Amino acid sequence: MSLDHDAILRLAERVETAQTYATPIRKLTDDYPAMTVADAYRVQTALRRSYEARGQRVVGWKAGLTSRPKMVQMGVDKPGIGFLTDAMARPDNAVISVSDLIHPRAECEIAFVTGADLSGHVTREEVLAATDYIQPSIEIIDSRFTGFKFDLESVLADNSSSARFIAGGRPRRPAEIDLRTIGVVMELNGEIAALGASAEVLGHPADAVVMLVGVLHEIGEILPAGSFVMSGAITAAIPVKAGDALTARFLDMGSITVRFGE
Ligand code: 0L1
Ligand code: MG
Repeated sequence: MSLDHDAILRLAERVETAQTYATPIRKLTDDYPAMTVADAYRVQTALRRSYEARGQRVVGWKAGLTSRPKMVQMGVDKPGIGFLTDAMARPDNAVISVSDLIHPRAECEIAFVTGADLSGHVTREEVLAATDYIQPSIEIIDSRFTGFKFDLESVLADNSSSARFIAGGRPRRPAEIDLRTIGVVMELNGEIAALGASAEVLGHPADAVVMLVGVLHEIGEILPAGSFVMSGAITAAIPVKAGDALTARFLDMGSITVRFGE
């Protein structure tokens, strides 16, 4: 049985407060054990509507939990999605404040920028045809749950841990590049902290966009032209703190650097 509308609004408010004031909370299913994945997306939608009512603009979406090691690490069994707003965006070379985050972690991703609407059950080829360009990105995730411990329902309601994102490097047309073999090296304070190849993302990053458009369909949304879509982590998520400097180097696509401050 799904949660009633009041419970959905209460949970969205609980998550929004944790996100706004960077205060950890217990996972939502501790208090609502009957919560389903569909309920979790209803909470996420209520959260999105609340941010929009406060003037934020949805600029795109993210796929999360797209690699098998990450699903195992986080104890969940399928990928999910979250929304991205203009308030979460930071430019290349930014100093990102950590005082309004709980326990931030950074991961490297391929972003897709779309030039046509995508909706329903799409194929990898349709995603690629609708993509204007791909480009490097860094995602800063920040679970609002104590100890970064959650289940699938709780993390989806928490907008899949979305917190900040940075786009940079050199945009490329998808036809110019093999999207499965993009190598990434992430350096933290000059030392290699993580590395990987883009096939880590469901075997092909465009397949994460296929998944994402399918979930959007299930929640009654489409992916509009002009969306910025992060396809999922290529590298492990690395904890960051004030004083850290992070550079992500993408094969043939340039690099992104960010610093972290109080
Ligand atoms: O972007 C991601 O893969 C994160 C999804 C949520 C799970 C996590 O916080 O690691
Ligand atoms: Mg991510």
